[in-house]
Amino acid sequence: LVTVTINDKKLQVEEGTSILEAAKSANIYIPTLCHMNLHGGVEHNPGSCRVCVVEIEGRKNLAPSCNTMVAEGMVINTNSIRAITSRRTVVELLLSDHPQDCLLCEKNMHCELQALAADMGIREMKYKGEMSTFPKDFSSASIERNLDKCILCRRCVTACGKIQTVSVLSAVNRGFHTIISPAFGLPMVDTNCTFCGQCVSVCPTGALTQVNNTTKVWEALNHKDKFVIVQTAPAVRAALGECFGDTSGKAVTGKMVAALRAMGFDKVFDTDFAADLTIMEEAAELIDRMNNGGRLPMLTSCCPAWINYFEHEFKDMLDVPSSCKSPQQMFGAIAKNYYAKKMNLNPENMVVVSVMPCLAKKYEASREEMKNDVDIVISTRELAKMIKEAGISFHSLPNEEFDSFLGESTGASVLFGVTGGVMEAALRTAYEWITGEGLENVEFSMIRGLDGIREATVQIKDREVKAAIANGLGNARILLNKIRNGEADYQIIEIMACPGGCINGGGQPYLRGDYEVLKRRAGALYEEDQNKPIRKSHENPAIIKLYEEFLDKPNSEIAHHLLHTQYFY
Ligand code: HC1
Ligand code: SF4
Repeated sequence: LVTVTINDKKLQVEEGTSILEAAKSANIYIPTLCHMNLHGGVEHNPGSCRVCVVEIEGRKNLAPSCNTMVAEGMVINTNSIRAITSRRTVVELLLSDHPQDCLLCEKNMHCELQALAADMGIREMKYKGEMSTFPKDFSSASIERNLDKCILCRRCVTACGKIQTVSVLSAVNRGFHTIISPAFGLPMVDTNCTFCGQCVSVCPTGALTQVNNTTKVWEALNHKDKFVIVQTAPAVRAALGECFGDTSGKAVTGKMVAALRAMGFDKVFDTDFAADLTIMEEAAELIDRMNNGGRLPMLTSCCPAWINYFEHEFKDMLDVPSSCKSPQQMFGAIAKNYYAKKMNLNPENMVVVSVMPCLAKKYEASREEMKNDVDIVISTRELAKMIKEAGISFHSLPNEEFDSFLGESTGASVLFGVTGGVMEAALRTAYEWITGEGLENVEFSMIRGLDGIREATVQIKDREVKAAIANGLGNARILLNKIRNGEADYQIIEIMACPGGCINGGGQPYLRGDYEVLKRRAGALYEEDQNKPIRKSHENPAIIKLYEEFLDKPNSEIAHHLLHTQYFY
């Protein structure tokens, strides 16, 4: 331990701690624009923005606190007049080369530069000069890039390169002309980008943002001939409340349903219904592969960023993922082909809207081979904006129930939103199908948790099922390389592109480096599972009826036609 004094407060901290972290441990917060602790302990502290400078007694120059380590006896002042003035100048210079259109910006009220300028009370543009202008990249269905707003913090470079190991983004050119860009300035859509949105989640400004589809949803809702239905992904309920000032860890399922109904949706349904359906198809596919010498391990296929990554980087293994479409797409297919028939609706007049925690879901819905399933995808953040825009007082809403029957679901399906949840749901069903016996304890606690890679051997009667789970694409790469090199004998692998799973999707409320929030969001989903009367997908009465009336059995011809897909490169 070393003893340091920060703002007249004496404290002891571990050697090797940065001044920024040491100050934080004493509840002294130093502003930063580039530094951020990223998931899994990956530190991003390039020391490039110079906002976090502090004064150290005996040193001539101010020091960036994010990458200056404490030393025995150091006396630090985080708010000396030199430090404050210098920090302010940095922000004023950044503003001098930043579009002044905060009111019109997708990140308005969520921009860290805007917040800092407000905290500093900056009221005039002190420096005026040349402004950089770059072409905007609106090429993808998921993410927009507006480099005029980039402050070169490089958080996106670290998120994409170190956490996701996709490495689409890097700094090119020099000096005033430096930009963060894909190689050769390619538009995002022509790169290996998976649209996971982890770069958007960490971007402090409006340089990387989601594609906003809220106007399209309002247009559909106001179209008199359209029957507009909505499905909500498992993870949305675990985070939406945070957009309305709730502390994290509280599911707001009932209020979310009430808000969607108040907005004017004709039916409010649940992606969880389709997650149960996915388990029926996926568990059947797994058992078939296990019994009939099929390709093992089988990889889950509900995460579109993961599928995108797989198609780009593991072209030699396209037979490994399950052929199941994701719950989002299965929902759309069932809505337009079964629900429509049952309710006497013309599918052409139906609009299927998805609320997802994910930006890659926007891209998934636009994929050529299944673009008829889902019409519009909005994120958790977009839904929150629409609820506010509609003047709905979220906290005054009653708790309402999803509509029948595409709104009926089990505890298994809500777990999809957290890493390991698809596996747990699949095991609950596979266990009962393989053994023909009831599963007493449905909680597979050995596969829970937020570690990047987890493995477990599950005893199913006389069979050992070896399971592995990866979350975050960098971790997925480690597992996939093991399979490719013949070093793994797993039967089933679950992969989610975002660290923690969908609870940390690119469309969720911003975490700003506080990964403890993920534990609380996960807890909210586990609680919802516990409180459900039915906790196994194959016991969902609406799903049983769907097979009786329409699909016959899992992996039937019609199920294959509507609910399965193929992968491309
Ligand atoms: Fe997900 Fe899924 S769990 S992919 O993370 O399989 O987005 O929540 O909707 O489709 O169900 C996301 C979440 C979501 C699908 C399901
Ligand atoms: Fe990288 Fe994901 Fe951002 Fe694409 S969306 S640039 S893969 S972090």
